[in-house]
Amino acid sequence: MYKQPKILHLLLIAIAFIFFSCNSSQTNSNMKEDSSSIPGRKWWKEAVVYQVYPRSFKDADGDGVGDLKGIFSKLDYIKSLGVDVVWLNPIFSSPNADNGYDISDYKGIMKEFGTMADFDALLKGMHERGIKMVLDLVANHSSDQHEWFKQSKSSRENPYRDYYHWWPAEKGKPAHRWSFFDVNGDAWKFDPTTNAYYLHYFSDKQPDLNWENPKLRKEMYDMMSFWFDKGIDGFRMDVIPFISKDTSFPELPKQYNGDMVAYYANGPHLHEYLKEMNKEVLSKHDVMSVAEGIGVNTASAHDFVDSDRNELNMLYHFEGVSYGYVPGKFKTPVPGGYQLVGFKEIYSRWDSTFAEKGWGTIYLGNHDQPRMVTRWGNDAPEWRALSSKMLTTFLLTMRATPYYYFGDELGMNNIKFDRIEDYKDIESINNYALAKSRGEDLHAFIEAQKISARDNGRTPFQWDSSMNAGFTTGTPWLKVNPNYKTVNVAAEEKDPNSCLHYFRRMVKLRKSNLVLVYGKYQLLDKENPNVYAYTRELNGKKLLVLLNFSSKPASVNTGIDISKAKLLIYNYSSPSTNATLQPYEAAVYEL
Ligand code: ISL
Repeated sequence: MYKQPKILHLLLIAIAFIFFSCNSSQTNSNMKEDSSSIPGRKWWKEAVVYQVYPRSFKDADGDGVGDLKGIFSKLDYIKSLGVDVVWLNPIFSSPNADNGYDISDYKGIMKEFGTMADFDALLKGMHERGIKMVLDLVANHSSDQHEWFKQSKSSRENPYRDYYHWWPAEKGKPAHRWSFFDVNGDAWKFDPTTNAYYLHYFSDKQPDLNWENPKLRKEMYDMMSFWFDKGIDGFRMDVIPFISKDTSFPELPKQYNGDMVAYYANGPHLHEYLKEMNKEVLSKHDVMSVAEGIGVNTASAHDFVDSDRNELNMLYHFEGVSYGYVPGKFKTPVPGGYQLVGFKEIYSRWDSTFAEKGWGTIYLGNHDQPRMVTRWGNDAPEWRALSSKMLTTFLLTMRATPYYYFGDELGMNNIKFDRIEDYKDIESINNYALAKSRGEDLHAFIEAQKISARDNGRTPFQWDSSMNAGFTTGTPWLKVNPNYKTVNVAAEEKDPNSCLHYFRRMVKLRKSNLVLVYGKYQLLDKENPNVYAYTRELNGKKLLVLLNFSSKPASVNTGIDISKAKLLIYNYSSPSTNATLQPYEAAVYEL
């Protein structure tokens, strides 16, 4: 009675062992083949990053603001997407002049978002599900409510004085520095307490930290280590190219030709500090780092990300998302839109930049951008879902780490406010005030904002068709897009053709085809004004990606016969069988 089950037990273990070793050897041999033939494999190159804007994801306590407990309650949803990394916008203590990009305590949690215990639970919950967590490092500036700034401002002799940039007023007005968010566009603010000006590239509530001071740099590295010791998996680094400054604050050098952003991104000791940060902190952990590559171009990008420089892993450039705006005018779309040929040129050039060295990123939306479907697809009801899936196909088939913005998996689109009063974003509000004081056309300003404003990408996530899209039981901090009745997770879960299911399939496709991560990229039919076509090729495996960016049927000439190709994914119920693509059609073939 006793022995038989024991024998059975052993037998079962033996069978399981044989089964497991056969299978694992198969997987291992595949892995071996892949890794031996692909140099420089890294988890962060193969990852799909999903960006969560905590303020707008899920509100657990009914105050109208998303929070950490809310994110925790939706971890299984995030897991179901198949993504590897979650990047959270700033969750640190902040008076919220710029939604957390004004930090008053780098080691504290924003009250509205919860407590450190909530954070620890969230991190654990992610790790238990095999998801990595990346936090936002806002190192160029702090809040004016940070204790360092309060001290710094109190007297010229205060030990924290040199944590920020001050210009004594007896020397006259400092040379002009332009500010992103200032109502007068002026980055110097006069403070009577010590008769001096302080520098703020963003709003006057975001004074710039002085990285030329070694004490400040040490504080920053200690703070980063504090979060790494907690177990986080990386940092996205806010405006990191701006940290180093020529503290003599000269007139803008002529070579920059009025381009303040390029000047800001080329500080004298920038790379010295990034190397130091790498040595002191990043190199000690298996983590990823990604710069917000503002002011960085294809020529300077390698200085940030090449592995032999020991600085950062990746950066995201602004060339793509800025394309189609009137140069020199605040986020104003060019009438008639952009040209696809120019769009293809930008993304192809960035691909070739990293073809041999370094590694790229790709994104079409984030918390500083409007919704991708409105800006790069078509949010008219008949095209919203189709064009959104087409853009998702683009993002997940390029040679670069994709940064996918929450809500884009549902095909969420711009809310397009008619009135400035509906905006909550300091950028829109202060630039409106600036336009007003300059006597500019305010109607035109509002019309442009309907396409480009950041709040379009910040409206609450749409969970279901209940009140406030299931985001909150309170009053949402920013209006919910009225289309939530039909565009929401619950409805899309039920529809096998939804954007949501399409995103999951695309993530799976990328994760199961290393050719989509590392394969060589080749642009085809370059001058085609409507279709973006390219191949990806690795170790004898070749995929063809066809994307119609227009609302009309469009022909494509790739010179490739697809009659025998295997169709891997497409966004219509049946794909085109000839050389004409249907409006916003996307298809990926294995050749
Ligand atoms: O999109 C922008 C430039 O075209 C700006 O909205 C943005 O301010 C800039 O990209 C810098 O962004 C980062 O720093 C800001 C913060 O408001 C943004 O949210 C952040 O991503 C200041 O910390």
